[in-house]
Amino acid sequence: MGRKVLLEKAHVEGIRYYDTYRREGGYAAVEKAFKMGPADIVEEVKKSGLRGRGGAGFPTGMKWSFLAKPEGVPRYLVCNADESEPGTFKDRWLMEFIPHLLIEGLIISSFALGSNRTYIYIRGEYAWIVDILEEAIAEANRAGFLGKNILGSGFDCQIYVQRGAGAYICGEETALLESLEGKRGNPRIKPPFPAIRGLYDSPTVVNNVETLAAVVPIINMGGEEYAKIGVGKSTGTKLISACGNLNKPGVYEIDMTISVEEFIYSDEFCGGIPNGKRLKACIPGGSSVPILPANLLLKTAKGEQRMMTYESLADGGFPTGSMMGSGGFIVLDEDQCVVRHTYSLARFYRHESCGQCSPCREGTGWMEKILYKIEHGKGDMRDIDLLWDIQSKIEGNTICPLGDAAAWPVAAAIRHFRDEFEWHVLHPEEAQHRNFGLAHY
Ligand code: L3W
Ligand code: SF4
Repeated sequence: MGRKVLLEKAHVEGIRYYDTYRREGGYAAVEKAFKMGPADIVEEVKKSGLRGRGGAGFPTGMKWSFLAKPEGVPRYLVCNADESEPGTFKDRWLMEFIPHLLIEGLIISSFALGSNRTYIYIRGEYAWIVDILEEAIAEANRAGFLGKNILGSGFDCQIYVQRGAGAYICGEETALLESLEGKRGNPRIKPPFPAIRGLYDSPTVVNNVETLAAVVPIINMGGEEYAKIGVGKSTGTKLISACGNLNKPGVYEIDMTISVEEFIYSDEFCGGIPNGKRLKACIPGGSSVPILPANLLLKTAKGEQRMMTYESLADGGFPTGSMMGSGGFIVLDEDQCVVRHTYSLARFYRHESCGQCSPCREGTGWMEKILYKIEHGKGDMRDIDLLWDIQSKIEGNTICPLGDAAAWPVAAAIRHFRDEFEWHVLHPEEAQHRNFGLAHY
């Protein structure tokens, strides 16, 4: 079902502005949270079972409770709005249409964590959203929800928006912090995690936009009620950005009780595949997660219906499962070429690698070159094995998850579509001239 707790009011005319947002019940959660106090807010978030919505699905309440609290040292909350994962555009939608939901979530979370200076680090290309956020922050300041002594609580808080400069890697939390400090966005070795040593060496929580926005309904309805939405450890609702070969691509809020099949084919969501084409494959969680062929996408290896939950999408592990990831749901119909598609992703990761570790710096370049050869009818059978070998040497051997993210799509494509790679080798002429369209994402 498309139960809405985040986007319930997103279509109300004028909701982008404070007056309308407030009239529709906005900022009531801030008032409630300031009466509860920081410890109780953290407790409600724990009870809600909320998991990070940026890709890793780490329990938010647990991350918050890891935050070190040494005397005399500032603490920071940083909102990761550097949404750059191919296929992922849900945070953009939320910030563009209902920015005060994020600001409200940030105020509550800042209060809970003791952050007096809170940052939104936003993808540089989202320039127009920076203006929207700045205006929302100014409105919240004028209304007394930001600034000094908020609601007479003695708590001061200001929110600052910082634009990135076009690097995907700055969405990795430690690269983001480096960039925020004015340095090149190179990921740091973890541990120490940001909760212990983050921004300016101070304890820092980095959370995704959707995660922080979800704190508002959690406070409004209570953690236990929120946890009743969804199934098992997939509590609450999830924003999914659906794209590729779909009749109705877009951003959907789902309550994690629906099947993948229902999400693709029902009119409430994506409305099926255009022109009666067959479903070929799908990358369910943004470009970094393994691609699944249609049979494994709709049913797990155990023959059960695949559900839109963290657990079900990952069920079976690699190669038979995938991941919820960031919720970027990319659908490929029968006309799409997996080799070309994998080449396109490899090119992306090679371009975005920061170059710090050899397996990623060198491996992404090699994978791109070999995929180029195969896709353009210049490969041989040994290239497919070489590609497999290279990806297997990257995974688990790098500083940050970009290495894994570059390796997994290649591994999954070879595992599930090896015949297509071989076809390119065996039919070089046709492979060169075939005009497969790339899925639109
Ligand atoms: C304290 C510990 N904190 C873990 C924290 C950690 C982080 C969070 C998750 O990558 C993935 C990546 C992408 N003490 C802790 C601790 N934490 N142990 O928990 O950590 P981690 O390392 O599992 O993930 P990550 O580094 O945040 C995120 C994948 O998501 N992805 C999505 C990319 C999405 C975008 C976008 O556009 N939004 O880029 C898709 O799959 O590949 O694997 O905060 O500090 N002991
Ligand atoms: Fe940089 Fe790649 Fe190493 Fe990440 S894995 S630190 S992006 S070289």
